[in-house]
Amino acid sequence: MELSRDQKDQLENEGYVRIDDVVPAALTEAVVAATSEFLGIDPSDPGTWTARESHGHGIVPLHHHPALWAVRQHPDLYELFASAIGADALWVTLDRVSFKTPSREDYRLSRFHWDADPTNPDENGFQGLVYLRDTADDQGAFCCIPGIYRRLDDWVERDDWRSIDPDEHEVVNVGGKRGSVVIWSRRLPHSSAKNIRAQPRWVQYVAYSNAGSEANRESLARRVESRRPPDWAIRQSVPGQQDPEPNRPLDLSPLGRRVAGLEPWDER
Ligand SMILES: O=C(O)CCC(=O)C(=O)O
Repeated sequence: MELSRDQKDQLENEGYVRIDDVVPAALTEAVVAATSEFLGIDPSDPGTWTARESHGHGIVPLHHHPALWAVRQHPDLYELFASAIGADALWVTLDRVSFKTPSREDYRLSRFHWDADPTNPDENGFQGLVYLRDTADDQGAFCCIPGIYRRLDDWVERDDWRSIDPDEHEVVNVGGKRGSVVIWSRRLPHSSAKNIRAQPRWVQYVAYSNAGSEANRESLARRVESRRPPDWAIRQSVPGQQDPEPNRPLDLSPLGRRVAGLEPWDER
């Protein structure tokens, strides 16, 4: 599955693109089940969701469950990123999931931000997420400000460029059907919207980037084998973060082993 010309243009011009019908329902529901088990909640019983923090993106610190790895090694997902990046030898991020419950009245929109340094001219990577269940635009969806992305070089000349007042910009909420994927440029300011629906938002974050040196591959492989979260996630210390996570068998395909750094790409 490749990005079409129009999808590539949208990604380049707006900083994001959504692709529908990428990840099959069996895989997305397995991640919902894994997340629910981890949180000790019942997805169909709102009474069990209440212990969750209502602000923020609903981050759940789960990185290495086999259900997450099944999504990461899904060929269509990998191929979409390969066509966005223009390379085949990629490693996958060890990112986590989100369960964003309906927002309380006093919900504060999390600040719009970049996860990379947008002033770095070499920053041309992508991030992404998979919607695990149907998500309306006003259901806590991913949201972004393409207007700033389009004039980023001018924007970062401002003294206060990191501070973005959403009321001064057109904010685009990007919901999606179950199994759809949103890919966005690391130069796009983004956040997640208020969830004014009765249902939570379920997401798995996932992205790929160019494979690096043999030393970096060995370090990635060790982290996967030992089921450790990435250092940036350990630093964030989201409540409930395990380090290491339980060592469940991952059942990786040849593609899964390569994107996990367990096999080098050049020995194909
Ligand atoms: O959860 C979302 O939709 C946005 C997440 C986010 O802000 C991030 O990945 O940095």
